[in-house]
Amino acid sequence: DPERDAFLYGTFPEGFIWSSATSSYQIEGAWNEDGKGVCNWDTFSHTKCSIQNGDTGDVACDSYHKYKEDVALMKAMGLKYYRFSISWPRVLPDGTLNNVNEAGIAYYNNLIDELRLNDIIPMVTLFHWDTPQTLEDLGGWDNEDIIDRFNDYAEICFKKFGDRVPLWITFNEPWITSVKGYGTGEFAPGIKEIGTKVYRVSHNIIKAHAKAWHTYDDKYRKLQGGKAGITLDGDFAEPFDRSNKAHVEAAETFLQFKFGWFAHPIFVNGDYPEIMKTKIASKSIAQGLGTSRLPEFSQEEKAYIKGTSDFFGLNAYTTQYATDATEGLSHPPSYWNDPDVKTWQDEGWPKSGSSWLRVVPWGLRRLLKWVNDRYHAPIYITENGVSTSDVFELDDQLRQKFYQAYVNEVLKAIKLDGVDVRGYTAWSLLDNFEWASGYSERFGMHYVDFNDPERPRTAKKSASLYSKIVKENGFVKEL
Ligand code: PNW
Repeated sequence: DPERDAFLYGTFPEGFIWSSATSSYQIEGAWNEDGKGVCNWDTFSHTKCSIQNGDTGDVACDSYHKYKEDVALMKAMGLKYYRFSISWPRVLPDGTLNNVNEAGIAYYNNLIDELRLNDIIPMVTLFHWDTPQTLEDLGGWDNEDIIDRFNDYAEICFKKFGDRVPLWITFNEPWITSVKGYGTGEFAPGIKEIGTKVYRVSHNIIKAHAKAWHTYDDKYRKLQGGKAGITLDGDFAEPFDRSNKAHVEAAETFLQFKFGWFAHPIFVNGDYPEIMKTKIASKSIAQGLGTSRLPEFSQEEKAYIKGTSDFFGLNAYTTQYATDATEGLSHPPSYWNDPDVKTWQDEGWPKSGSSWLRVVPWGLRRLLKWVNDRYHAPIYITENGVSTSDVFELDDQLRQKFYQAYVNEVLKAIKLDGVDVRGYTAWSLLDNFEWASGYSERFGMHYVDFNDPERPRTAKKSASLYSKIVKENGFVKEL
């Protein structure tokens, strides 16, 4: 498909947001310093065999102590925005307002002030997977009490930091929290209930998101003038054969189970996609259960949830081929079987340092159009990037090509497809703790030496490439 491959020269709309991202547990370290409470990832990483090579985030990039250096790296690249996350237990050590950690508040105040001093605008994520352990012990996201606790936490963040934060993201990738945290158990808290708990957990997360958004909308928006939204993730699904109706439906179903699960309630009508409701209900009955494994929202809840995001935050990395599959009724009940879809990646697509991530730039353009057509909200790409394995490499060809190609697909989506994309965020500013893979996969535009207690950062060539795109606001002819 030559149209797919042709490089498009041109610039992005005026005011386009260029950013890079990190998250608290992945970079901060200082896991038990200055009154921070224990989080679920502290517990998980301190448990034998949870993480590759026994790695932990105890020190990570030590950004708790080195945040000024991080800001200087962004400044050198000419970045105007920075997406980071707040560690809930650093602010509220036991997860509740009973105990506010002033040192934690001071840390984020200092970081935000340092950013503003350097003309970098913060985009802040409230929850990037590090739940206070005290709340995890009570059932975490499977206990609906956490909805009010999250709202309290969100409100203290709006109150303390909101005068300098114009963009809030409530949750980063709730799909991962549900499916990997409470379904496959690959991520903290390591629970394996893929057929049931995943749906209850997401149900509570959607309600917690809506509540925090309403708090911002009711009490802070007028005063602070910012925006609040949610970030969802997922692979694009391309029908294996576009002329085969069953393949086209399968791809749509896959995307509804991935994005629609959260986006349909929040952006469309307060409720789950019809296809999820029908499939999960009919399978639950066939499995001998009295009710659907997918919980229901009340009428009141639907009205409360609908329209609770000012933008669509999108984390996008890769693409799958999809076809219909019919072995879906098999036991035990599982999120993987519920959609009746089979997906895989083409062996010919270039590999990265992560088994799940193959380089498929055209998938991003199609995904942007898919999201735009269904949810009609301004899109902020809140993550996009690629990993290499743990080698010392500064001329990171794969990553340079990746950013050039993927960012170009974003330009095509805007210019050729009319998609309303407002920003792009590179994952990541720094090599960091890559969850269950520990330090064995590197996503950074800066190399971090995790064997050196000083955690020195060194720019990779991708940092200068991205910086050039940012400074030129796109691709001018002579690139
Ligand atoms: C995102 N997968 O997570 C996260 O938001 C980041 O914290 C993370 O470092 C980054 O992507 C790179 O992985 C994902 O297995 C984690 O499909 C795992 C998957 C996808 C996204």
